[in-house]
Amino acid sequence: MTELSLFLGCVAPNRYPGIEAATKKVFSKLGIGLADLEGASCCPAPGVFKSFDKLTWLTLASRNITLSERKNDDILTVCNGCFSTLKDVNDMLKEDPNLKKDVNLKLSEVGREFKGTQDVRHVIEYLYQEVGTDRIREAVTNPLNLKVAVHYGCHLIQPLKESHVEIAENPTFFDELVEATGATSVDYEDKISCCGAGGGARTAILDSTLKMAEKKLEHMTEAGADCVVNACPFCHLQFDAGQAEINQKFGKNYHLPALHYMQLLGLAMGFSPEELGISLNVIDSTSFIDKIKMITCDKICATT
Ligand code: 9S8
Ligand code: 9S8
Ligand code: COM
Repeated sequence: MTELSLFLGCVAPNRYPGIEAATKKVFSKLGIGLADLEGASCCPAPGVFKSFDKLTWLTLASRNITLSERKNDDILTVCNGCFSTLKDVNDMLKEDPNLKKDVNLKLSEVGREFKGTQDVRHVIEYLYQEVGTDRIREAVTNPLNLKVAVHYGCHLIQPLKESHVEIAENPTFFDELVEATGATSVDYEDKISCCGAGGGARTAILDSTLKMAEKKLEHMTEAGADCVVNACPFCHLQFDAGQAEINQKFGKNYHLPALHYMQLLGLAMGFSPEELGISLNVIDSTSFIDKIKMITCDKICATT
């Protein structure tokens, strides 16, 4: 059986544990083995470490990659930022023997060596390219009659430009995966733009980043979306905790639930909102959860 090592990063385990729970449930339903990556640290975050000190960024990331090399597993990330760092570092070190030498000199201080034997995958592109929308559709037991605003996030597309130009140029792959759950992906203005949070901006200039997120929320709401679906715990945080901050700071009343794609697919596979940690969001999702339960009930009522 294929096995992948799950790289969690920092935000999911610390703020949104439902993303991990959902990922494990979905993968077990798909029959794909997922192992924990023991000893992993922060990836480290591309928009922060990489801008300050490149060798530190390369060294810390390559140490994480060596953990998967030792197990002969490819890495699976559920976060755009982690994907950006780990995929870029993996590719850079595979291609540049001098860089690899510099990094391995550092890694030797902790008894490790980067070999370049494994790949780094993001859950969205992995499901799209390796599993395929047909197999996802077959695994769906509760088709979701929902309108979804898809948020790709910057670092899902950027790293793919090197190796998968065809899916990165004019991306529809995430929308196709969302529609495989039975949902409709609605079009909205600025769909491909940033949520505002990345690159340390959320910490440094919170209000400006919230203004960016608010614009997106406004356009998603205008498009009639029932929820915003992301592929990145940091975007998730911006659309959930950030949405509550927008309401409080700017006197607004947005109430658009944020779901990681793993949680959306989990719902479509029949897992409950509670099992997927959807109620752990800051933004109250009671009416969304009621709607999901109604969809589920319709299905049960129709078949009995
Ligand atoms: S790890 Fe530390 S801060 Fe974070 S979640 Fe995703 S990016 Fe990598
Ligand atoms: S968008 Fe722009 S930089 Fe990023 S991927 Fe996640 S956080 Fe939201
Ligand atoms: C965003 C990661 S997902 S970072 O803040 O740009 O490093």
